[in-house]
Amino acid sequence: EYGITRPKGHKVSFHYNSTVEDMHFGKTHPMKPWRLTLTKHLVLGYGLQYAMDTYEAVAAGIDQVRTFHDPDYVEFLSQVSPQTFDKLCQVPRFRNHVPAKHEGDSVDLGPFNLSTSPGADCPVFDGMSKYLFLYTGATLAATNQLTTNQSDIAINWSGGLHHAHKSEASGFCYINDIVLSIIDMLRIYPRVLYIDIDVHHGDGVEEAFQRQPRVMTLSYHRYGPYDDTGHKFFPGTGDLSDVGLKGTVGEHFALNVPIGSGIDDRQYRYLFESVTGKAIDAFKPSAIVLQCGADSLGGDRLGQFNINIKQHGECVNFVKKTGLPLLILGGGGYTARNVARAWCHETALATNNGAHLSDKIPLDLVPRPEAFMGRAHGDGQLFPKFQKDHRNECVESDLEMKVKKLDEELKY
Ligand code: ZL4
Ligand code: CA
Ligand code: ZN
Repeated sequence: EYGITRPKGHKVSFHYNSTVEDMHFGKTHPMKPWRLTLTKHLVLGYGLQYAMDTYEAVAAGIDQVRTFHDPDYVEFLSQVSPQTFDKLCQVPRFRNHVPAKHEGDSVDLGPFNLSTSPGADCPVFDGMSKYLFLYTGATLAATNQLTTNQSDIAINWSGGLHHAHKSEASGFCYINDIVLSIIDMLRIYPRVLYIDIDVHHGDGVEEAFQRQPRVMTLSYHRYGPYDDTGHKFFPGTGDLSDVGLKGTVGEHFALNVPIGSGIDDRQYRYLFESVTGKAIDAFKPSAIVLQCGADSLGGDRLGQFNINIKQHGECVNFVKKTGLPLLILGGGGYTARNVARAWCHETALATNNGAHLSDKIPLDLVPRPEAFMGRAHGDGQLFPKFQKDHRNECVESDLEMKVKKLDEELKY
Protein backbone atom coordinates (compact mmCIF):
# COMPACT_ATOMS: atom_id res chain seq x y z
CA GLU A 1 0.00 0.00 0.00
CA TYR A 2 2.87 2.38 0.80
CA GLY A 3 5.01 1.03 -2.03
CA ILE A 4 7.27 -0.98 0.26
CA THR A 5 9.23 -3.46 -1.83
CA ARG A 6 11.65 -6.27 -1.11
CA PRO A 7 15.07 -5.35 -2.48
CA LYS A 8 16.32 -7.75 -5.15
CA GLY A 9 19.57 -9.53 -4.35
CA HIS A 10 19.84 -7.79 -0.98
CA LYS A 11 18.64 -9.59 2.10
CA VAL A 12 17.83 -7.88 5.37
CA SER A 13 16.96 -9.83 8.53
CA PHE A 14 15.22 -8.34 11.56
CA HIS A 15 15.65 -10.03 14.93
CA TYR A 16 13.27 -9.40 17.79
CA ASN A 17 11.30 -10.93 20.64
CA SER A 18 8.35 -8.98 22.06
CA THR A 19 8.98 -10.40 25.56
CA VAL A 20 11.57 -7.63 26.09
CA GLU A 21 8.75 -5.07 25.98
CA ASP A 22 7.36 -6.16 29.36
CA MET A 23 10.52 -5.25 31.25
CA HIS A 24 10.68 -2.35 33.70
CA PHE A 25 13.99 -1.04 35.06
CA GLY A 26 12.08 1.00 37.64
CA LYS A 27 9.56 3.80 37.82
CA THR A 28 11.67 6.78 36.74
CA HIS A 29 14.64 4.88 35.33
CA PRO A 30 15.42 6.39 31.90
CA MET A 31 15.78 3.06 30.08
CA LYS A 32 12.31 2.16 28.77
CA PRO A 33 11.94 -1.09 26.81
CA TRP A 34 8.61 0.45 25.76
CA ARG A 35 10.55 2.34 23.07
CA LEU A 36 10.97 -1.04 21.36
CA THR A 37 7.19 -1.47 21.33
CA LEU A 38 6.81 1.91 19.64
CA THR A 39 9.56 1.05 17.15
CA LYS A 40 7.77 -2.19 16.26
CA HIS A 41 4.50 -0.29 15.82
CA LEU A 42 6.05 2.10 13.31
CA VAL A 43 7.95 -0.63 11.44
CA LEU A 44 4.73 -2.62 11.02
CA GLY A 45 2.63 0.49 10.38
CA TYR A 46 4.82 1.41 7.41
CA GLY A 47 4.79 -2.21 6.17
CA LEU A 48 8.54 -2.76 6.43
CA GLN A 49 8.02 -6.40 7.40
CA TYR A 50 7.38 -7.03 3.69
CA ALA A 51 10.86 -5.78 2.83
CA MET A 52 12.82 -8.12 5.10
CA ASP A 53 12.78 -11.46 6.90
CA THR A 54 11.69 -11.26 10.52
CA TYR A 55 12.99 -13.73 13.07
CA GLU A 56 11.75 -14.36 16.59
CA ALA A 57 14.80 -14.27 18.86
CA VAL A 58 15.58 -17.10 21.26
CA ALA A 59 17.63 -16.69 24.44
CA ALA A 60 21.42 -16.95 24.18
CA GLY A 61 23.00 -19.91 25.93
CA ILE A 62 25.16 -19.57 29.04
CA ASP A 63 28.16 -20.95 27.13
CA GLN A 64 27.78 -18.34 24.41
CA VAL A 65 27.79 -15.52 26.96
CA ARG A 66 30.91 -17.01 28.60
CA THR A 67 33.00 -16.44 25.47
CA PHE A 68 33.55 -12.93 26.86
CA HIS A 69 32.07 -12.65 30.34
CA ASP A 70 33.40 -14.06 33.61
CA PRO A 71 31.78 -17.45 34.44
CA ASP A 72 30.78 -16.27 37.95
CA TYR A 73 29.12 -13.18 36.47
CA VAL A 74 27.23 -15.22 33.86
CA GLU A 75 26.01 -17.64 36.51
CA PHE A 76 24.88 -14.74 38.69
CA LEU A 77 23.00 -13.12 35.79
CA SER A 78 21.32 -16.39 34.87
CA GLN A 79 19.97 -16.83 38.42
CA VAL A 80 19.32 -13.30 39.63
CA SER A 81 15.91 -11.76 40.35
CA PRO A 82 14.67 -9.33 43.04
CA GLN A 83 13.69 -12.45 45.03
CA THR A 84 17.03 -14.27 44.76
CA PHE A 85 19.39 -11.27 44.94
CA ASP A 86 20.05 -11.16 48.70
CA LYS A 87 20.63 -14.89 48.90
CA LEU A 88 23.00 -14.89 45.91
CA CYS A 89 24.94 -12.03 47.53
CA GLN A 90 25.82 -14.36 50.42
CA VAL A 91 27.53 -16.89 48.14
CA PRO A 92 31.29 -16.41 48.76
CA ARG A 93 32.40 -16.52 45.12
CA PHE A 94 29.88 -13.80 44.25
CA ARG A 95 30.67 -11.71 47.33
CA ASN A 96 34.25 -11.36 46.06
CA HIS A 97 32.91 -9.25 43.22
CA VAL A 98 31.38 -6.43 45.28
CA PRO A 99 32.97 -3.19 44.04
CA ALA A 100 34.80 -0.97 46.51
CA LYS A 101 32.64 1.83 47.87
CA HIS A 102 33.45 5.24 46.43
CA GLU A 103 32.99 8.45 48.30
CA GLY A 104 29.63 9.98 47.46
CA ASP A 105 28.05 6.75 46.19
CA SER A 106 24.35 7.31 46.65
CA VAL A 107 23.35 3.65 46.51
CA ASP A 108 24.74 0.46 47.98
CA LEU A 109 26.16 -1.62 45.17
CA GLY A 110 26.13 -5.40 45.26
CA PRO A 111 28.29 -7.86 43.35
CA PHE A 112 29.07 -7.01 39.71
CA ASN A 113 27.80 -3.43 40.19
CA LEU A 114 24.20 -4.71 40.47
CA SER A 115 21.74 -3.41 43.02
CA THR A 116 18.11 -3.67 44.06
CA SER A 117 17.99 -0.03 45.14
CA PRO A 118 15.92 2.24 42.88
CA GLY A 119 18.67 4.81 42.27
CA ALA A 120 20.98 2.31 40.60
CA ASP A 121 22.00 2.56 36.94
CA CYS A 122 21.89 -1.25 36.74
CA PRO A 123 18.99 -2.37 38.93
CA VAL A 124 17.90 -5.97 39.43
CA PHE A 125 14.30 -6.18 38.21
CA ASP A 126 11.66 -8.83 37.57
CA GLY A 127 12.30 -10.85 34.44
CA MET A 128 15.77 -9.32 34.06
CA SER A 129 17.56 -12.60 33.41
CA LYS A 130 15.14 -13.45 30.61
CA TYR A 131 15.57 -9.97 29.11
CA LEU A 132 19.37 -10.09 29.07
CA PHE A 133 19.65 -13.47 27.43
CA LEU A 134 16.98 -12.53 24.87
CA TYR A 135 18.58 -9.32 23.61
CA THR A 136 21.88 -11.20 23.46
CA GLY A 137 20.26 -14.11 21.61
CA ALA A 138 18.85 -11.68 19.05
CA THR A 139 22.29 -10.16 18.40
CA LEU A 140 23.91 -13.59 18.06
CA ALA A 141 21.21 -14.80 15.65
CA ALA A 142 21.68 -11.61 13.61
CA THR A 143 25.45 -12.20 13.61
CA ASN A 144 24.95 -15.77 12.44
CA GLN A 145 22.84 -14.56 9.50
CA LEU A 146 25.83 -12.49 8.36
CA THR A 147 28.65 -14.95 9.02
CA THR A 148 26.79 -17.70 7.13
CA ASN A 149 26.15 -15.35 4.19
CA GLN A 150 22.40 -15.58 4.59
CA SER A 151 21.84 -11.84 5.07
CA ASP A 152 23.57 -8.71 3.84
CA ILE A 153 22.30 -6.62 6.72
CA ALA A 154 20.97 -7.90 10.08
CA ILE A 155 19.15 -5.70 12.60
CA ASN A 156 18.54 -6.01 16.36
CA TRP A 157 17.17 -2.84 17.96
CA SER A 158 17.09 -4.46 21.42
CA GLY A 159 20.89 -4.91 21.39
CA GLY A 160 23.86 -2.58 21.38
CA LEU A 161 24.62 -2.52 25.11
CA HIS A 162 28.13 -1.18 24.85
CA HIS A 163 29.07 -0.39 28.50
CA ALA A 164 28.99 -3.94 29.96
CA HIS A 165 32.40 -5.22 31.11
CA LYS A 166 33.77 -8.75 31.48
CA SER A 167 32.57 -9.09 35.07
CA GLU A 168 30.61 -5.93 35.72
CA ALA A 169 27.36 -4.30 34.65
CA SER A 170 27.60 -0.59 33.83
CA GLY A 171 25.37 2.19 32.49
CA PHE A 172 22.14 0.17 31.94
CA CYS A 173 24.17 -2.60 30.23
CA TYR A 174 24.60 -6.10 31.69
CA ILE A 175 25.68 -8.42 28.86
CA ASN A 176 27.87 -6.94 26.15
CA ASP A 177 26.12 -8.42 23.13
CA ILE A 178 28.37 -6.36 20.81
CA VAL A 179 31.57 -7.94 22.10
CA LEU A 180 30.03 -11.42 21.86
CA SER A 181 29.01 -10.72 18.27
CA ILE A 182 32.45 -9.45 17.25
CA ILE A 183 34.10 -12.51 18.83
CA ASP A 184 31.85 -14.66 16.61
CA MET A 185 32.66 -12.55 13.56
CA LEU A 186 36.41 -12.92 14.10
CA ARG A 187 36.07 -16.63 13.37
CA ILE A 188 35.02 -15.72 9.81
CA TYR A 189 36.17 -12.19 9.01
CA PRO A 190 39.82 -11.04 9.10
CA ARG A 191 38.92 -7.53 10.32
CA VAL A 192 35.83 -6.01 11.98
CA LEU A 193 35.11 -2.28 12.28
CA TYR A 194 32.91 -1.21 15.19
CA ILE A 195 31.21 2.21 14.88
CA ASP A 196 29.24 3.73 17.77
CA ILE A 197 26.98 6.79 17.32
CA ASP A 198 25.36 6.54 20.76
CA VAL A 199 25.92 9.85 22.62
CA HIS A 200 27.93 7.89 25.23
CA HIS A 201 31.43 6.46 24.77
CA GLY A 202 31.44 2.77 23.77
CA ASP A 203 33.90 1.96 26.56
CA GLY A 204 33.04 -1.73 27.10
CA VAL A 205 33.64 -2.65 23.46
CA GLU A 206 36.82 -0.58 23.22
CA GLU A 207 38.21 -2.14 26.39
CA ALA A 208 37.43 -5.71 25.28
CA PHE A 209 39.43 -5.28 22.06
CA GLN A 210 42.10 -2.84 23.22
CA ARG A 211 44.84 -5.41 22.47
CA GLN A 212 43.25 -6.70 19.25
CA PRO A 213 44.45 -5.25 15.91
CA ARG A 214 41.77 -7.18 14.01
CA VAL A 215 39.06 -5.01 15.58
CA MET A 216 38.97 -1.26 15.17
CA THR A 217 36.58 0.58 17.49
CA LEU A 218 35.37 4.08 16.61
CA SER A 219 33.06 5.98 18.97
CA TYR A 220 31.47 9.40 18.57
CA HIS A 221 30.31 10.78 21.90
CA ARG A 222 29.66 13.70 24.21
CA TYR A 223 32.80 14.25 26.26
CA GLY A 224 33.71 16.79 28.88
CA PRO A 225 32.09 18.39 31.90
CA TYR A 226 28.41 17.48 32.16
CA ASP A 227 27.28 20.82 33.55
CA ASP A 228 28.56 23.40 36.03
CA THR A 229 28.77 20.80 38.84
CA GLY A 230 32.08 19.64 37.39
CA HIS A 231 30.80 16.09 36.82
CA LYS A 232 31.88 14.49 33.58
CA PHE A 233 29.44 13.16 31.04
CA PHE A 234 29.11 9.38 31.54
CA PRO A 235 31.30 7.27 31.43
CA GLY A 236 34.02 9.96 31.38
CA THR A 237 36.36 8.09 29.01
CA GLY A 238 37.00 8.37 25.26
CA ASP A 239 39.41 11.27 24.95
CA LEU A 240 40.87 12.10 21.54
CA SER A 241 44.25 10.79 22.74
CA ASP A 242 42.74 7.40 23.68
CA VAL A 243 43.79 5.17 20.77
CA GLY A 244 43.99 1.66 22.25
CA LEU A 245 46.38 0.06 24.70
CA LYS A 246 49.83 1.60 24.34
CA GLY A 247 52.68 -0.84 23.86
CA THR A 248 50.42 -3.64 22.56
CA VAL A 249 49.58 -4.63 18.99
CA GLY A 250 46.14 -3.08 19.64
CA GLU A 251 47.58 0.44 19.83
CA HIS A 252 46.15 2.68 17.05
CA PHE A 253 43.11 0.40 16.62
CA ALA A 254 40.77 2.43 18.81
CA LEU A 255 39.54 5.85 17.71
CA ASN A 256 37.54 8.33 19.73
CA VAL A 257 35.75 11.45 18.60
CA PRO A 258 34.92 13.51 21.71
CA ILE A 259 32.25 16.13 21.01
CA GLY A 260 30.94 19.16 22.90
CA SER A 261 27.26 19.74 23.59
CA GLY A 262 24.81 21.06 21.00
CA ILE A 263 26.50 19.75 17.84
CA ASP A 264 24.26 20.30 14.78
CA ASP A 265 23.54 18.18 11.69
CA ARG A 266 26.13 19.79 9.44
CA GLN A 267 28.94 19.56 11.97
CA TYR A 268 28.10 15.99 12.89
CA ARG A 269 28.00 14.97 9.23
CA TYR A 270 31.41 16.55 8.65
CA LEU A 271 32.94 14.67 11.59
CA PHE A 272 31.23 11.36 10.87
CA GLU A 273 31.94 11.22 7.16
CA SER A 274 35.54 12.43 7.35
CA VAL A 275 36.61 10.14 10.16
CA THR A 276 34.53 7.07 9.25
CA GLY A 277 35.52 7.35 5.59
CA LYS A 278 39.21 7.50 6.43
CA ALA A 279 38.92 4.69 8.96
CA ILE A 280 37.31 2.43 6.33
CA ASP A 281 39.97 3.29 3.75
CA ALA A 282 42.84 2.70 6.17
CA PHE A 283 41.55 -0.37 8.05
CA LYS A 284 39.78 -2.14 5.14
CA PRO A 285 37.25 -3.99 7.32
CA SER A 286 35.65 -7.26 6.18
CA ALA A 287 32.45 -6.50 8.16
CA ILE A 288 30.98 -3.63 10.14
CA VAL A 289 29.00 -3.42 13.39
CA LEU A 290 27.07 -0.16 13.78
CA GLN A 291 25.67 0.76 17.19
CA CYS A 292 22.87 3.28 16.51
CA GLY A 293 22.14 4.64 19.99
CA ALA A 294 19.35 7.21 19.48
CA ASP A 295 20.31 9.33 22.48
CA SER A 296 22.48 11.36 20.08
CA LEU A 297 19.24 12.91 18.72
CA GLY A 298 18.10 16.38 19.69
CA GLY A 299 15.48 16.35 22.42
CA ASP A 300 16.79 13.21 24.08
CA ARG A 301 16.20 13.00 27.83
CA LEU A 302 19.86 12.19 28.55
CA GLY A 303 21.66 13.34 25.40
CA GLN A 304 23.07 16.79 24.66
CA PHE A 305 23.33 16.86 20.86
CA ASN A 306 21.04 18.68 18.40
CA ILE A 307 21.06 16.26 15.49
CA ASN A 308 17.88 15.37 13.61
CA ILE A 309 16.59 11.95 12.54
CA LYS A 310 17.61 12.40 8.89
CA GLN A 311 21.26 13.02 9.84
CA HIS A 312 21.27 10.09 12.29
CA GLY A 313 20.02 7.98 9.38
CA GLU A 314 22.68 9.41 7.06
CA CYS A 315 25.26 7.68 9.23
CA VAL A 316 23.57 4.35 8.50
CA ASN A 317 23.44 5.17 4.78
CA PHE A 318 27.08 6.14 4.69
CA VAL A 319 28.14 2.85 6.26
CA LYS A 320 25.72 0.81 4.15
CA LYS A 321 27.26 2.22 0.96
CA THR A 322 30.41 0.16 1.61
CA GLY A 323 28.35 -2.94 0.76
CA LEU A 324 30.09 -4.87 3.56
CA PRO A 325 28.22 -7.33 5.81
CA LEU A 326 26.54 -5.02 8.30
CA LEU A 327 25.14 -5.63 11.78
CA ILE A 328 22.86 -2.80 12.94
CA LEU A 329 22.19 -2.55 16.66
CA GLY A 330 20.27 -0.22 18.98
CA GLY A 331 21.66 1.13 22.25
CA GLY A 332 20.65 4.24 24.17
CA GLY A 333 17.67 6.46 23.38
CA TYR A 334 15.54 7.99 26.10
CA THR A 335 12.81 9.96 24.37
CA ALA A 336 10.84 6.91 23.28
CA ARG A 337 8.80 8.39 20.40
CA ASN A 338 11.96 9.71 18.73
CA VAL A 339 13.86 6.47 19.23
CA ALA A 340 11.00 4.72 17.42
CA ARG A 341 11.06 7.28 14.59
CA ALA A 342 14.81 7.02 14.06
CA TRP A 343 14.98 3.23 14.18
CA CYS A 344 11.97 2.82 11.88
CA HIS A 345 13.58 5.22 9.37
CA GLU A 346 16.88 3.34 9.64
CA THR A 347 15.14 -0.01 9.13
CA ALA A 348 13.73 1.46 5.92
CA LEU A 349 17.16 2.70 4.84
CA ALA A 350 18.61 -0.78 5.41
CA THR A 351 15.97 -2.28 3.09
CA ASN A 352 16.42 0.42 0.41
CA ASN A 353 12.91 1.69 1.18
CA GLY A 354 14.08 4.90 2.81
CA ALA A 355 12.82 7.02 -0.05
CA HIS A 356 9.28 5.67 0.31
CA LEU A 357 8.55 6.51 3.93
CA SER A 358 6.14 9.40 4.05
CA ASP A 359 6.77 12.09 6.66
CA LYS A 360 3.13 11.55 7.61
CA ILE A 361 3.02 8.63 10.05
CA PRO A 362 0.19 6.21 9.06
CA LEU A 363 -1.58 6.91 12.35
CA ASP A 364 -4.54 4.70 11.47
CA LEU A 365 -2.15 1.73 11.30
CA VAL A 366 -0.26 2.24 14.57
CA PRO A 367 -1.76 1.00 17.86
CA ARG A 368 -0.71 4.07 19.91
CA PRO A 369 -1.12 7.05 17.54
CA GLU A 370 -1.26 9.48 20.48
CA ALA A 371 2.43 8.75 21.19
CA PHE A 372 3.28 10.60 17.96
CA MET A 373 0.54 13.26 17.94
CA GLY A 374 0.28 16.83 19.20
CA ARG A 375 2.86 19.57 19.13
CA ALA A 376 4.89 18.16 22.01
CA HIS A 377 5.00 14.72 20.40
CA GLY A 378 6.02 15.74 16.87
CA ASP A 379 2.65 16.39 15.16
CA GLY A 380 2.28 12.98 13.56
CA GLN A 381 5.47 13.49 11.54
CA LEU A 382 8.22 10.93 11.09
CA PHE A 383 10.82 13.70 10.82
CA PRO A 384 9.83 16.48 13.22
CA LYS A 385 12.44 19.20 13.57
CA PHE A 386 13.87 19.15 17.07
CA GLN A 387 13.99 22.34 19.05
CA LYS A 388 17.60 23.24 19.68
CA ASP A 389 17.74 22.91 23.44
CA HIS A 390 21.50 22.71 23.95
CA ARG A 391 23.86 25.57 23.33
CA ASN A 392 26.21 24.65 20.49
CA GLU A 393 29.72 24.63 21.94
CA CYS A 394 31.30 23.12 18.81
CA VAL A 395 33.51 25.41 16.74
CA GLU A 396 34.62 24.55 13.21
CA SER A 397 38.35 25.02 13.83
CA ASP A 398 38.17 22.58 16.73
CA LEU A 399 36.32 19.97 14.65
CA GLU A 400 38.93 20.34 11.90
CA MET A 401 41.72 19.86 14.43
CA LYS A 402 40.12 16.61 15.61
CA VAL A 403 39.72 15.29 12.08
CA LYS A 404 43.35 16.10 11.35
CA LYS A 405 44.57 14.45 14.54
CA LEU A 406 42.60 11.26 13.82
CA ASP A 407 43.82 11.28 10.24
CA GLU A 408 47.40 11.18 11.57
CA GLU A 409 46.46 8.30 13.84
CA LEU A 410 45.15 6.33 10.86
CA LYS A 411 48.52 6.54 9.10
CA TYR A 412 50.00 3.88 11.42
C1 ZL4 B 1 18.69 6.84 36.88
O1 ZL4 B 1 15.61 8.58 37.77
O2 ZL4 B 1 26.09 9.17 35.32
C2 ZL4 B 1 18.48 5.66 37.61
C3 ZL4 B 1 19.86 7.02 36.13
C4 ZL4 B 1 17.35 5.53 38.38
C5 ZL4 B 1 15.34 6.28 39.37
C6 ZL4 B 1 15.33 7.19 40.62
C7 ZL4 B 1 16.64 7.42 41.29
C8 ZL4 B 1 17.16 8.81 41.22
C9 ZL4 B 1 19.12 9.21 35.47
C10 ZL4 B 1 20.08 8.20 35.42
C11 ZL4 B 1 18.65 8.95 41.39
C12 ZL4 B 1 19.41 8.50 40.17
C13 ZL4 B 1 20.89 8.70 40.26
N1 ZL4 B 1 16.43 6.50 38.44
C14 ZL4 B 1 21.63 7.89 39.25
C15 ZL4 B 1 27.13 8.34 38.00
C16 ZL4 B 1 25.74 8.17 38.27
C17 ZL4 B 1 25.31 7.28 39.42
C18 ZL4 B 1 23.83 6.97 39.30
O3 ZL4 B 1 22.89 4.90 26.44
N2 ZL4 B 1 23.04 8.18 39.29
C19 ZL4 B 1 26.32 7.60 37.13
C20 ZL4 B 1 24.59 6.17 32.88
C21 ZL4 B 1 24.64 7.44 33.71
C22 ZL4 B 1 25.88 8.04 35.73
C23 ZL4 B 1 24.22 6.42 31.45
C24 ZL4 B 1 23.90 5.30 29.21
C25 ZL4 B 1 23.68 3.97 28.52
C26 ZL4 B 1 23.82 4.01 27.00
C27 ZL4 B 1 23.66 2.62 26.37
C28 ZL4 B 1 24.11 5.11 30.71
N3 ZL4 B 1 25.23 7.16 34.99
C29 ZL4 B 1 24.87 9.39 38.22
C30 ZL4 B 1 23.41 8.99 38.10
C31 ZL4 B 1 16.55 7.65 37.73
C32 ZL4 B 1 17.73 7.86 36.92
C33 ZL4 B 1 17.96 9.05 36.20
C34 ZL4 B 1 21.30 8.35 34.66
N4 ZL4 B 1 22.37 7.57 34.76
C35 ZL4 B 1 21.59 9.30 33.70
N5 ZL4 B 1 22.85 9.10 33.25
C36 ZL4 B 1 23.31 8.03 33.89
O4 ZL4 B 1 25.08 4.47 26.58
C37 ZL4 B 1 22.38 1.93 26.64
CA1 CA C 1 29.30 6.65 21.00
ZN1 ZN D 1 23.93 6.26 25.41
